[in-house]
Formats: sequence, structure tokens, C-alpha cells
Amino acid sequence: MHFLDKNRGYEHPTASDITPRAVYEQRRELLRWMAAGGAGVALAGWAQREAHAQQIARPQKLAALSATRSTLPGSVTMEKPTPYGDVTTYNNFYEFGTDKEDPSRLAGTLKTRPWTVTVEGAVGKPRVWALDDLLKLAPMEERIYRLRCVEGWSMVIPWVGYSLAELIRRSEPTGNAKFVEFHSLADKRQMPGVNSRVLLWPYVEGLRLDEAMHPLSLLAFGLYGEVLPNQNGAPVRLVVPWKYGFKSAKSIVKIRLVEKQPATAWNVSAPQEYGFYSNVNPKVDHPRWSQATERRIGEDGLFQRRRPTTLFNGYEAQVGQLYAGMDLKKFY
Ligand SMILES: Nc1nc2c(c(=O)[nH]1)N[C@H]1C(S)=C(S)[C@@H](COP(=O)(O)O)O[C@H]1N2
Ligand SMILES: [Mo]
Repeated sequence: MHFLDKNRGYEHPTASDITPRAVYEQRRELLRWMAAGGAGVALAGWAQREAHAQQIARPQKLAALSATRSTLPGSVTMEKPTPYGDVTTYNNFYEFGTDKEDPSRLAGTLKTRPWTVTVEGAVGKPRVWALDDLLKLAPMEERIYRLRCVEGWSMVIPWVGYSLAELIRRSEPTGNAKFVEFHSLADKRQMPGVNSRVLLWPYVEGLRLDEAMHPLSLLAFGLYGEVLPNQNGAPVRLVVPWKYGFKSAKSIVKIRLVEKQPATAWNVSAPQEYGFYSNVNPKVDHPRWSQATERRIGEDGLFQRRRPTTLFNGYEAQVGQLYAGMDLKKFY
């Protein structure tokens, strides 16, 4: 079954098709004007990135990944998806560098096959999963989630995947399993950023077991109806929509069930700034900036307006119970 609805205007996600044509033309016009020196430095970064997005938005058509639209409450936002070109060129994937454009420039050579994901630790059934077996493990669903980065920007992304719970359940967690740890690939030969010391490698993230088992926690294999572009975390990544984006580890090679709260890459590097929980919360500011509002990528430029950030990134009805009685300022 084809899952992308034509009427919603993003069936063929090229930068030109998913943005209404008039707007697209206007932006191109604007770009030309800026390139000619018509804008001040404030917009130069935006203009550069837009030019980059248009150049490499569609290097090739990736393999289709068919899915049916999820019926899980909260899993399909009606907000307008962020254009494909933005989703795939404005990335955080420090294994490939710290600039937003580094991953789309440098991740193309990442070898995503053969690929295995090891599930181990406090489980009755540890297993090394081949990617092909993971792809068949449960029916693929399309979920359209908001993604809120701790840096103060957001996107709306149509992912393809299934609940992480499907995989965890099959590993039969033991009574000692209280947390889940996710390890990304850290291969210096393929990932130039791994030579740097911005973070301790591998990139490790973690969730409490009940968070990991929440049906909204997604094991994603694709976006916009195609397999994941490498820069978005191919071949398989986590997406936890109510938490800051850095909780959603990319290019996962290991999932480990553990008894103690894991030491996670960002929490270890700057514990005052990045808590273990990192639930999206407009009332708990980052020590260096407010989290009250966000900038929606794709709405940048002259018409940009910051939008209010919402508790649990708008997923409070679905996940609020997980944190009942918890001090969200203390457990940030
Ligand atoms: N392995 C790994 N996973 C990662 C990151 C990273 O640097 N390395 N960055 C995180 C951050 S900060 C965000 S906002 C999201 C961005 O996902 P996207 O580029 O697909 O939008 O990936 C997260 N997962
Ligand atoms: Mo992020």
C-alpha cells in the first residue's frame, strides 16, 4: 500500500515539489539577490545552506520503503513536513563533523551493508540481528513526528519504521533490565569526525526501559518513503519524539539492556547542559539559552518567526504518565 498522500503535497520529495512552487521560486529569486550582495551578513548562512540544499537535495533516488500510515495516537502530526532538502542537508551527526552540512557532504560513503545490530545485556535472548531480518521483524509504519533539537530548532519528519518495543520484546528483557543503551557506529576509517575529540566515541545514548518500550519510540529505517539517507542515520536509528534530538542515536550497531542508568555521550561531555532525560520542556532552559521557543527549519529567511516550544514536544498526552510525580527541573 502506498502511504504518502498526494493531496498533502509531498509524494515526490524534491525540494521543488514539496514546497509550493510559488514559494520555491520566490526563495530562488531571493537567493540570487543575496548572492549578488543584496543581503546583509545576518542572512548569509541561511542563503548558503539553501544553495547547498538545492544542489544536493537529490543526489540519487534511494530505495523505496513501503509502509502504512501509523494509527498510533499522536504518531502522525498534521503539521507540514519539513522539505526533504532541509531534512537531509541540515544535520547533526558529529561522526562526520560538527557543521550542519558536513554529514550530507561526507556521509555518502558510509557502508550501510552488511550491517548488524547486536542486542545484548540483561536479556534472555541476546542476538546479532542482520539488517535484513530487522527490516522484516515488524510491519513498517509511516510516522510524522516533530523533531526538536536542543539547539532551538525543529523539523517535521515523515519517518518509516516500527516501535522499538517490537525488537526489545523479542530479546526478552530480564528483571535486571532497567535501562537501554544505544551505541552508534564509530569507525574512524569511514567517519572523519570520530578522529576529533568533541565527544567520547562511540556515541552512546540511553532511555529508561519504560521509555524505550513506549510505542512512540521508533526504530527508523527510512524517511519520506525511502531508506534513510546516510546523513540521517542509515541504516537504522532511534527516534524519540518527545525528547531533544540528541537522544535519537543514529546508525545503531548495539542495543544493550542494563541495570544502571547509562553514561551517555552528551551527558558525560557536559552534564550541566545535557541531562539524561532531556525531555523537551519550554520551562527548563539550557544554561546558555532559553528553550521557550524554536525555529522551524524550512521557514527560515525573511519570513521566519519563532514558535513556542511545548512540553514533551507536544506529546504530553501520550508520554506524560511516564514522568508522573517527577521533578522535571531536577531530572532535566
Ligand atoms: N550517532 C549520532 N547520533 C545523533 C547525533 C550525532 O551526532 N551522532 N546527533 C543527534 C542530534 S543533536 C540530533 S538533533 C539528531 C538529528 O537528526 P537528523 O539529522 O536526522 O535530523 O540526531 C541525533 N543523533
Ligand atoms: Mo540536536
